[in-house]
Amino acid sequence: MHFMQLYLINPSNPLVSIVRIKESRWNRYRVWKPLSLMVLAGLTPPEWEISIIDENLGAPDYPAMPRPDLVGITAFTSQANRAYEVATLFRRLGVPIIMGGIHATMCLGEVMERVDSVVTGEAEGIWPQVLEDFRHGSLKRRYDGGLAEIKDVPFARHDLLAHGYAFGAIQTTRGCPMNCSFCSVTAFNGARYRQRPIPDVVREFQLIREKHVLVVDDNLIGTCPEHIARAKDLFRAMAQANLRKEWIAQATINFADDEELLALAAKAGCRGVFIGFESPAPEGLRELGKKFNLLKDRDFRASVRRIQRHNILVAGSFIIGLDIDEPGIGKHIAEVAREYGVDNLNVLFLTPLPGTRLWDQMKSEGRIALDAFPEDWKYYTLTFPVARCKHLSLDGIIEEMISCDRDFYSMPRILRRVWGNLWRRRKPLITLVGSLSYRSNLRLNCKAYADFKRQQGNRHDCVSGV
Ligand code: B12
Ligand code: SF4
Repeated sequence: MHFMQLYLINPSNPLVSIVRIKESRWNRYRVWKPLSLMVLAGLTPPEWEISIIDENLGAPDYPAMPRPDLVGITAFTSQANRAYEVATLFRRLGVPIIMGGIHATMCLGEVMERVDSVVTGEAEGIWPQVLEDFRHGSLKRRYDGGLAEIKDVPFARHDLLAHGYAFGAIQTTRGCPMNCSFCSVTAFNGARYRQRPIPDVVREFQLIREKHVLVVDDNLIGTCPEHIARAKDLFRAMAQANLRKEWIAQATINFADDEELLALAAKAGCRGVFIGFESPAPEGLRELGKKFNLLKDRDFRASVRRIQRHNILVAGSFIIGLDIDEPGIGKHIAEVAREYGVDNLNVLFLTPLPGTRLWDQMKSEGRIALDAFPEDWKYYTLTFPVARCKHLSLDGIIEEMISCDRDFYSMPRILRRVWGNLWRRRKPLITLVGSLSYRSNLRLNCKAYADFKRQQGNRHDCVSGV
């Protein structure tokens, strides 16, 4: 058989802190596998020899490498600039480039100008056809995979990218009905919550070499009773298969509402969960369309405790820069996160991502400060303020972010949380590593903010009361 060579590339963005492994060794624990490319490899017929190149582990000298027949490149919006650099480089070498993923789907016109062919949507239903067309010299400029039949999601190629990561990765569901204003998931993966067959998920877990696994689902348990019932069945099957994996996942706060679900999750290996609290204020949740967190009588502190009692750590995520946010919001978020009792806190700047309702709103209000595209996409990491706030200047919002992080990740507070975990016989090491990793990035973040202000500050004048 004549093998064809395929490179699948995950471009890096040097402004994303996780890739700064040299500056902070803790970041080693925060480089995650590019599952999209591993799934794409799983869809690729056997006559292709595949190399997945994750630039987060270091960008190779492409011209010095054997020339492939074809290059496939993925990109979140924040990776688009680098994706175009890589595309230009390979096109100069005469190698055709196909780009897919969320940015290609949301910014089709921009991407089409820079690559040979674009695949929008999910790849399962279309990728074999793309490769077939390529082999026959009839590659089209554009393909659309739409939403895949969930049973067609193949096993990802866990044998590729075998080294250099602390965590393996798997996906068990797609889609989300909640359609929060700032999030791309409903626009990209659809509102229908699609669940992979449980035996497939269990089998795929067995193919993962790492002991620790990131379940990338946006909401592992779903939002209604049928979803929860399926999640319980999945956890039962995982426990029964005795996978010996420890995994972390994302979920909505209703994870805490069902003791049986929590017990089964813990038994199946769940050790941590990311929960988007988003805003400490109900008006903030309304602004973001995060209806789920608005349910009456929700006691967040008690919910977090219930999860932790099952030895599952809780990482809380909040967004800063909402229209309701005023000076003092940074400290307030840190206080509320402490009050809720989360083990880790991740605060991000409200960022209009293309394809979201927030994008449409901010664009129509003329509030997108960094809008020289594609160059500015590199700042769409959610770690830079790219849009103008109502009540906070550029300096103001950055100070709020720094004060929030300094407060939550001060050494005494880290030690108090680690001690609390020890006391409750939970794993203090994970809290410690997570916190130290975050803390070591604070210094790097401050430098990044200073560079950002110097280079982009003048485009970002405060428009109080826009
Ligand atoms: C896991 C994850 C991460 C991991 C990344 C792991 C990795 N390297 O891939 C981590 C935690 C590092 C991360 C970081 C960030 N993430 Co993230 N992340 C996700 C998450 C939850 C799952 C991604 C995933 O693995 N999906 C499973 C795979 C199988 O699906 P897929 O990626 O969509 O790939 C399919 C298709 O898109 C297509 N496809 C993809 N690439 C290609 C390429 C070709 C050639 C073809 C043909 C097809 C194709 O085929 C695949 C199979 O159908 C998504 C949400 C989501 N549902 O996608 C958010 C998401 C992708 N992240 C998002 C964001 C904003 C970020 C950050 C910028 C900010 C942050 N802090 O979260 C950073 C930036 C990182 C960077 N390097 O620049 C946004 C992106 C929006 C956008 N317009 O870019 C998403 C959509 C979440 C959201 N709330 O909107 N993320
Ligand atoms: S933020 Fe979470 S709940 Fe809201 S739409 Fe995105 S994935 Fe769904």
